[in-house]
Amino acid sequence: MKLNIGIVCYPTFGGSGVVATELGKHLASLGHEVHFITYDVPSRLGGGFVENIFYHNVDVAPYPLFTYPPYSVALASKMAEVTRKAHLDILHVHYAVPHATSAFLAKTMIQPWCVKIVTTLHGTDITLVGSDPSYLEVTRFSIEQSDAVTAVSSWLRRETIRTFHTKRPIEVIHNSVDPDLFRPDSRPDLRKRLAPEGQGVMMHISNFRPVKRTGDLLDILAFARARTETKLILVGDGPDRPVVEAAAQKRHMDDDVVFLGNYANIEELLPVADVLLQPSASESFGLAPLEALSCGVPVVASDVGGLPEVVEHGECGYLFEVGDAGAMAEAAVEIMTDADLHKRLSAAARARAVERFDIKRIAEQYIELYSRLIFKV
Ligand code: GMT
Repeated sequence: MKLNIGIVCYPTFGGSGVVATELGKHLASLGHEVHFITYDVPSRLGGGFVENIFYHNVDVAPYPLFTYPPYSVALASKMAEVTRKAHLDILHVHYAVPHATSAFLAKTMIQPWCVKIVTTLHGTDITLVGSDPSYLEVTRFSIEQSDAVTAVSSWLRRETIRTFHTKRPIEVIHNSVDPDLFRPDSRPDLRKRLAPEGQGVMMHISNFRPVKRTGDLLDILAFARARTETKLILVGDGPDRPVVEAAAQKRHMDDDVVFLGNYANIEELLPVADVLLQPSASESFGLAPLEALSCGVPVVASDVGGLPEVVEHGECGYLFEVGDAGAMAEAAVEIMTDADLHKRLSAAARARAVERFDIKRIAEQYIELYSRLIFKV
């Protein structure tokens, strides 16, 4: 049966927006009508007409009185309007703050019209933002008012219960990847451009926030360079990028570090890497590591949060204590220099992504959840 689904997310390069957009695209390809409600076109949506996909812009009217324009209110108004006009069955909000709150407001406003709210928790909406005293009460309330709540890992589910002391059932639905898009196609042309002397390639993709510990990447590179010729490719942008850039210059590493900034087609870049580095202090899931696995790229990461649910230590990568740059470097060097090891990890990585996290399987879990809410089965 065809469903009308509203999707609310941050339209930026962050993982929650990417997950929401890829899910929406997949649901649309299955024949459901998908309405994105955001303040900008989501980065992975791209331009142009796509069958069954609609985009609704949230305008926040400025006024001299507003030091802080009330985005949550404008979003609630737009959600109510789209729900009525497009006959939405489901409002699926990704990232609790403030989306779950706006959803509650929209749902209350349009009564007796009925729409079901699904809130997907992504990580920092619980661990950093939602747990801040200024947001905690309203985040707990909004989560409890949702018709269904999902978390992207078992770790995040536990963390949510610990933080909010909520008795609300929370289902775990892992993040997903499209294995037909993220695949181990080698791009010799691109690889040659990024590592022209045949160097090993370590890659990192993130929003360069302090939680990503991007400073550790240079320590890993310093260790690795002492053992083998290595290039470090850094993808993404954020507050710590200039800090890492300055540090790379100071440590005379700028020749070996390539900053690519935000990059739309990550799927063509990832297969170029020998190893993906994720030295985060916390990570509820790790979408970039999953996309790397799908491309057959082993992952070296911190043993924190939901990362062990994504990367199986010793099978498709290695996990170490947060901040252990030496151990991470050693593992990365092994992967870059031992062809047999690389081949074994790479095959296991691809198999894990396909068998456990294929978007076709994960989308089915969401559709089953939507149907349960709508038809009360
Ligand atoms: O990591 C970020 O700062 C971005 C954040 C987001 O909301 O976009 O990422 C979170 O959600 C991703 C998608 O579910 C997860 O893969 C990331 O692990 C999670 N980040 C953290 O928990 C730090």
